[in-house]
Amino acid sequence: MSYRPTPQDKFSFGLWTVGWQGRDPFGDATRAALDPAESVHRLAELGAWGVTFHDDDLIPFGAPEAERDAHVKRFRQALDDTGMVVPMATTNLFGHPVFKDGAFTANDRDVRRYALRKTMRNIDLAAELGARTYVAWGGREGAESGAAKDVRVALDRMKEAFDLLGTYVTEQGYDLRFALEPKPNEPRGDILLPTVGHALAFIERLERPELFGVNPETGHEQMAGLNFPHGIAQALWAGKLFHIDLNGQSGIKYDQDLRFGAGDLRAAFWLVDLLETAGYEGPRHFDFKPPRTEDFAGVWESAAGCMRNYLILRERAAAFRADPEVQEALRASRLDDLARPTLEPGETPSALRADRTAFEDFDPDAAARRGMAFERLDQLAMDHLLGARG
Ligand SMILES: [Mn+2]
Repeated sequence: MSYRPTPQDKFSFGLWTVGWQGRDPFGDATRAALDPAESVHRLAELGAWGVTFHDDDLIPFGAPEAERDAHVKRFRQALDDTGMVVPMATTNLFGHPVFKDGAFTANDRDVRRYALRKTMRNIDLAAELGARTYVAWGGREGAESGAAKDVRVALDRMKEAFDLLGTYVTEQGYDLRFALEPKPNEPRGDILLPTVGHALAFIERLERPELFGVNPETGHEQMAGLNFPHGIAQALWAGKLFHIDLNGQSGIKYDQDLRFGAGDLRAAFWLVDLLETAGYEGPRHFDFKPPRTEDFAGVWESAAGCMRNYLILRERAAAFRADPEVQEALRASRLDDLARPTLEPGETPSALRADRTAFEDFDPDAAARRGMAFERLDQLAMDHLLGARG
């Protein structure tokens, strides 16, 4: 098995991932800036299918109109030369100091209006380049102290912003849906919409909920100690997994943005198993940062590793599902029984109350003695993950 990625795998990368220069809160850049056109060419050579961007990744903040057009033209040429697509775009509403207190929920109204205009402008470019998903990560939408942000009022402003943007894409006739990206903290002390669950609940309060889904990121959920595959499963269950950011994270600490597969390998295995069996057809998008120890050879090694690890895990997960012993172990663990509705078709509360086998004649002690056989099932998964079974 060569694990050679092809465009059918739908692997995509943000320009800001391979383009990260390694600046962190304690140290300066360790790498030079990368030309977006070069990133497109290199990623295409590695077998990627798409590339994504924040407005400021492509066009330096505040660039005059003529310069803006030249950057877009150059990028478009690289796309045409390589056949790479732009499945998603997003707005940088966190880098410039004007967004130090947030964008859509900044206390300053003029900052909020500016943030909306900056977003609408990049939505036009996203639609022009054929993007179908517009990601919104509100990294600065939050606070470090209690009285500084009235969270209920801030959520009103957040709703106002997304309702306006939903109206905008509808009026423009853009075939574009929004994917909200949760994160619990960093760079703000606490960020609004901290988890997949918070974002899913928020979406239901919007005027056009059908236009909004989520873009969960591996490390963002794992920073909070949450089970990422479980969050993804709930997003899929709600029909809201519009996009996904894959990377690696080792437990509850700062946002590591490791390459996909590094960090919690077992969670990565279950995630790939889920995406590949649940019918998710969207991009497999990597949002990672090549560590600042790396030169450019290490950057491309790291990008290739994201795709290679996904393909290895996809193969291992498929082998797990196809193994007859696994299928037997799944039955022994009664997954088929879980799939059976708890009630008979049309069964009413009074019919359930009349069923003596459900209560009066049920023997809870006998039921409690049944083993669930989960350890056998999980060891089979470990054997497959570790390559110890065919
Ligand atoms: Mn992300």
